[in-house]
Amino acid sequence: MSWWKEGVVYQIYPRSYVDSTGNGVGDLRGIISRLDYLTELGVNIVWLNPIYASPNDDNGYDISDYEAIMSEFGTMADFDELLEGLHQRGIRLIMDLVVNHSSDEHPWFIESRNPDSAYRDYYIWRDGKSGRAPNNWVSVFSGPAWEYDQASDQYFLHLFSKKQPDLNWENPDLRQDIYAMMRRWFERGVDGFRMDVINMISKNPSLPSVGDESTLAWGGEHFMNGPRFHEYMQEMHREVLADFDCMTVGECFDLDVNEGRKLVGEDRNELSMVFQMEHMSLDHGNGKWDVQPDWSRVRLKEILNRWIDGLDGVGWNSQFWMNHDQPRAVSRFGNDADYRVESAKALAAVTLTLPGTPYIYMGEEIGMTNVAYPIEDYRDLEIHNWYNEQVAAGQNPEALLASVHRMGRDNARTPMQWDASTHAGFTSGTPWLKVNPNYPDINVAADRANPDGIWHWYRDLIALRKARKTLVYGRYEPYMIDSEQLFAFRRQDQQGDFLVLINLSDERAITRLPESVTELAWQVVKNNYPGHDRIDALKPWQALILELT
Ligand code: ISL
Repeated sequence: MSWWKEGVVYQIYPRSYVDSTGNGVGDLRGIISRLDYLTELGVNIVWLNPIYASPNDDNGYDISDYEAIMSEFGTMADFDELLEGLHQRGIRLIMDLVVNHSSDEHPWFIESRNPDSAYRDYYIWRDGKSGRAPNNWVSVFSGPAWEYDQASDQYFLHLFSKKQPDLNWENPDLRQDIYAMMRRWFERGVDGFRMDVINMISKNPSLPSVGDESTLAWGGEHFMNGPRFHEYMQEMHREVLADFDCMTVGECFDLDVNEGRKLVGEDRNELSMVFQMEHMSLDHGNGKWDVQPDWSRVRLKEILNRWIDGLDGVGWNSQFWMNHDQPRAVSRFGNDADYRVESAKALAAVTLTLPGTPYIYMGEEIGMTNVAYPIEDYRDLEIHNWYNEQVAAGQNPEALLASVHRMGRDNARTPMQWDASTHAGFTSGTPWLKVNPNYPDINVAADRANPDGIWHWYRDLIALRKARKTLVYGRYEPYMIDSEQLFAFRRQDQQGDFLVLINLSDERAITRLPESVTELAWQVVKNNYPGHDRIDALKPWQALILELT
C-alpha cells in the first residue's frame, strides 16, 4: 500500500520555523537542525511551503525561479543536505508547486512584457474594454484582477497580487516547461508536491465578466475547475507523475465531491489527494472576514462525512484543521482560553483517527494560538490590502482589526515557539514577524517536559496510527451525526475495532450510541482526562479512543 496513505504529514512554513543565521528569517539550515525533533514526534512526511527564489510579495508564492533556492533560506547544497537528512530518517519530502501564477520578476514574465516575444503567450494578456480592464474580476487579494501595462497598452490577469501574474495553461510550451521542471525536482529526490490553487489553472478562454460589468465580482465560475482542468491533470500525470513513486495533494477551493472523485479517483491518474476546503469556511459569514465564531459541529461533520463517504472506495482523503493561510486551530475550532490543552488534544484526535492522511501544521503539536497585534505588526499582503481597502471605504478600523485578529493569515505564521528564551528560540536577531507574546508559557521545551502535554499526546496518536492500520484502512461508521457537541465514530476491520468519542464543546456531553456498541466490552487506548473513562458522558473537550472487544 502507498506510503502516503499510512503516513502523517507535518507542514513547515520555513520562514517561521528556525533561523540559523540571526537575520530574523527561518531557513533550511534551521530545519536541518530540527530533524531529530521530527523523528521524535514521529511524522514521516514533511511538506515545505515554497523555498524557491522569490521577491516575497506573497512570502514565496510569487516565484521568480522554480529551480533556485530563495537566498534568505539558503543554497541548493543546504537543500540537498536537508533532503538527505530527511530520507536518512525515513521521512519523505513534498514541495509546494505554485504554477497557477509566477512572480512578475520571473524571466518568463519579463520576456512576456514584450508583445513580440514567444513568452507573451505564457501569461494572459488582453486588450482593455472601453478604457476599462478586460473584465470585472476581482483579485483574491482585493482590487481588480487585471493590471494595465502602459508599454504594450494591454492588461495582464492576476487572480492574486499584481506581482503574481497568472500563467496561461492553454499554451502547450508553458505546460511542457512546467513538467520538465517538476521532473528535475523528482530526479533530485523529492517525493511529491502540494499543488497551490491547482483547480484555478484552466480559465474559460473568453474570460467573461460576471453580472454588472461596472462592479468588481468574483469570477470563479469561469476559472474554478475550468474546462480543461482534468485534461491538464491527466497530462501532468502522464508526462511526469506516472514515472515516480510520489504523492500529490491539490489545494482546491470550491470543489464539490463529484469533482473531488474525478481528481483523486484511483483509475483516473490525476492526483493522490486533495485538500477540500469546505470546512475552512464553517465560520465565514459574507466572506472570510465576516467571522461567525459560533460554528456548527453538525455542519462540520456533514462536510467531513460527505467527503469520507464520497471518496470511499474511489480515492484517498486528507484531514487537516489548518495551514499557513488559516487561523490557529485551537483558537478557531477549540477554546484557547479555558480549555487550550484539552481542546488541542480533542482536535488532534479528530485528524489522527478519521479516514484520510492527517496533516499537522507546525506548532499545532504544542497548541500554539492566534495573536492580536496592532495593524502595523502584520506582514501579510492579504491583511493589509483588505484592511486598507475597507478603511478607504469608510469602515471602522477597530472592527476591521478584530476580524484580522481572528482570521488573518499571520496567525499561523508567527515564529515557532521552541523555548522560553528571547524570541522563543526562533532567532537570535529580530524576527520578521513578531513572536506570539505567550511564548514563555507555550513552547516546545515546556510542553515536552510535561508527560500530559499536547506534544506527547500528538506523538502517541501518531504512533498509534502507525501501529494500528485499522485507523488508516478500517471501515468508518459515524454516530450521533446530529449532535452539536460530539464527534463519534467507529473504525473497524479484521485487525481492530476502535470507538472514537470526541466532545467538541465547553459543556459536558451525553452520548447516545447504538446498543450494538454499548453492549460490547471496551478498553481505553487514549484519554485526555485520565481516570474519567465513562462513555455515557464526556467532559468538556474530552477525547476518548477506545478499543472494542
Ligand atoms: O486564506 C485564504 C482563503 O481563506 C486565501 O487567502 C488563500 O490564500 C488563497 O485562496 C489560496 O492560497 C494559496 O495561494 C495563494 C497563497 O497566498 C497562499 O498562501 C496559498 O496557500 C497564492 O499563491
